[in-house]
Amino acid sequence: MDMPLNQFKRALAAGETQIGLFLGMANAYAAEVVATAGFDWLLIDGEHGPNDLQSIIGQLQALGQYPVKPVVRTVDHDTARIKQLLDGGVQTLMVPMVETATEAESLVRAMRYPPHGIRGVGTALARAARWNGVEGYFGKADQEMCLIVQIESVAGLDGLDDILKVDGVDAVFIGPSDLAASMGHLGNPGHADVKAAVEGAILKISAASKAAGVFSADPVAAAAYQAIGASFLLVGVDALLLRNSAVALADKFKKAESGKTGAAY
Ligand code: 3PY
Ligand code: MG
Repeated sequence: MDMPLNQFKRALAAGETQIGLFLGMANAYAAEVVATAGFDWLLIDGEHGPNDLQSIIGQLQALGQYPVKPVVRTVDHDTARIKQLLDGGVQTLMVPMVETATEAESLVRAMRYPPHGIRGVGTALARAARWNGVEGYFGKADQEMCLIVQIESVAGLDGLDDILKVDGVDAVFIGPSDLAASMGHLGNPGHADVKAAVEGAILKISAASKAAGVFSADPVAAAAYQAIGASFLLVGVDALLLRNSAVALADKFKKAESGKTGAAY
């Protein structure tokens, strides 16, 4: 059978805007519900979401039936864990907290087979190779890999120029929450200084002809980041959408019940 093509990598390279959502429910059924919503991409979060390898693969299988493009965020930079994700069929990895070109180079190597990297070989056990079913797998695997590094600290901003020179880094995603914390504004990613730092990074990334991405649930800020060159955005979190809707509905009925506010439906 044919090698699955990385449509997210192709969309980024073509400069096509990609609007996405965090998946933090760690559940294939919930992921499939979101897959029908019309987003361009979905981030299965292995960093803060309560995911493990099995739950991530289950979500990839659910999403595989829809045109939406999956990306997986790793918990850290660990090469062995990255190997398991890649064997499980992840083609686009987002890696948190990258601060130096050396770290970025080591992530590129983790995603490539020898002689270009150090990815271990175990295709008989690997969904990525469809258990040795993909024709010419070794000649095609590396080119379908897409690496997104996250810049989300002052040290990361300092290292950005060098990180942008690393061949194999396809895109850079700014994490405003961690960046805000690192800048002394914990819990305030909308602080003017943080916004200015995010904007400066987006301009730099675009000038280096790499795809720039950012998270913002604030539509005005997201549009502003897009206007200066951010081409892939996360605009919300599935768990938060569920909670906010649940709170609003409960509120409506509970307040109506106690006579505090107007009618429900
Ligand atoms: C952050 O904001 O720190 C993230 O990692 C996601 O946007
Ligand atoms: Mg972060």
